[in-house]
Amino acid sequence: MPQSEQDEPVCKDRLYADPQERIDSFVFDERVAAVFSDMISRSVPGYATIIGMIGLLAEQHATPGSRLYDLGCSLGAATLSMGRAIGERDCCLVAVDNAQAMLDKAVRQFSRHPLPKLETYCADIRDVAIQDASVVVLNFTLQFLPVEERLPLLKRIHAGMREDGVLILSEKFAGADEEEDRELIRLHHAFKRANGYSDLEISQKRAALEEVLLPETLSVHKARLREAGFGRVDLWFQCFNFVSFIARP
Ligand code: GEK
Repeated sequence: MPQSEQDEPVCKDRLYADPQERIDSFVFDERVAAVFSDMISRSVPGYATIIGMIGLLAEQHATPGSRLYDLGCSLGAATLSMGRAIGERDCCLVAVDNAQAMLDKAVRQFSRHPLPKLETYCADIRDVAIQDASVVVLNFTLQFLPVEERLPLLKRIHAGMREDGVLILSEKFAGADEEEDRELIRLHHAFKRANGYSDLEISQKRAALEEVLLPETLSVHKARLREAGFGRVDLWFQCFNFVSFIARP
């Protein structure tokens, strides 16, 4: 994003630029929605690549009559990428986010782009029925669920997928040991600094996310995907402590 000159202007993320007396837990409210495109592209290494490849993967796997889910869609970048990639194919895109401010902005974006059938829901992804899915996207969303709620969701996704479907799961992950974790975080912070964030912004944002974004190790992710029923799990993207898996039933 932006996808075209019709899109809303991208505002610069300065949410943590000034010193804050108390750091509240991170929430996806209007202030975040206003700067989200800038925030995620300057914070997640490879974000634009992942969004582009989600389109490519959708193009390969979206079968006629199936449903493509974007769970935790934020401003709808993955939905738009999939929509563009599948063109006129007879599929239904389903975009879900439980933050009204984020979904409102996503819906405004969708209205500016020609998309196939589209359903949008302001809902918790734990409550959304998954049916006849050829593609399910969890692009940096699972990490916000309480750890014990991740397996039940993945099991439901698996149960609702077509045999030849794919789950694309992108996550920030924790290093396998303290040393790896420290080094990955150091590199990630260097990435953020190179994108114009100050040390203060980095440390205040980190504090705000502390109890909200709960990263796990790669081996925990892989084992849980298998336990949920996925027979094949492949890591297709990694940059520092950010990865994306393709999981197949
Ligand atoms: C992208 N996928 O641009 N139910 C529904 N939505 C949720 C839930 C939940 N339980 N928990 C969190 N969210 C997007 C980026 S951002 C990632 C995803 C980030 C939503 C939350 O409101 C937010 O919009 C999104 O998941 C996470 O491709 O900010 O690091």
